[in-house]
Amino acid sequence: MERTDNLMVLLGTVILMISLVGSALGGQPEGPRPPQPDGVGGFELVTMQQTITGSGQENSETEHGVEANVTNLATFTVTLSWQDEPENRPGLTNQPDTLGVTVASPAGESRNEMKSASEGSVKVEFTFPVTEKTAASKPSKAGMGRWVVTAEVGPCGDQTPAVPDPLGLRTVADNGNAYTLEITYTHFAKAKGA
Ligand SMILES: [Ca+2]
Ligand SMILES: [Ca+2]
Repeated sequence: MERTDNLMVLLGTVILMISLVGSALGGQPEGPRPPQPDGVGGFELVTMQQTITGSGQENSETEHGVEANVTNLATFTVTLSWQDEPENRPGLTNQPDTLGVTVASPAGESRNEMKSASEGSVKVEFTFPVTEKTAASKPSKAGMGRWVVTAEVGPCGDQTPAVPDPLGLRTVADNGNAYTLEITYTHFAKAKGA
């Protein structure tokens, strides 16, 4: 009898915990929200995402324009990832390629990340001091407009044999590489029903 009671208490606790976790993960319920006092709340973070695949010759750059025509921009993030080609034949090693990305904001601030790897990624991020509260009281135009994302393919290591190859007769040239750009930005927008 006592064992059953303990089991019921334990079961009740587990159910309570599951519902607590569920409501924490579930976020806002569907439907109209209660009215918010002026200047507080009523804004929610919206995420915009774009994926671009491309490829570049060794020592080349490719520009991609991204229009962020939104107010209250909170973050603008670009990740460039790549993987070197498989070797043409056994016995060769495809040496690492150097790739990078430069991101220029509409205000002209530019940031760059670059590295050398057989498989890798680099990330550039801009953040703005915007919150739900600042969005509601005074719209921010920081970061609004055209961003320029430049994918850069630098020196590409060739496919080299394990034995010395002074004349390069056994070496296979690596002339470039493919890449993927993940462009994500977040901004606060008026919540539906607010
Ligand atoms: Ca290579
Ligand atoms: Ca390559």
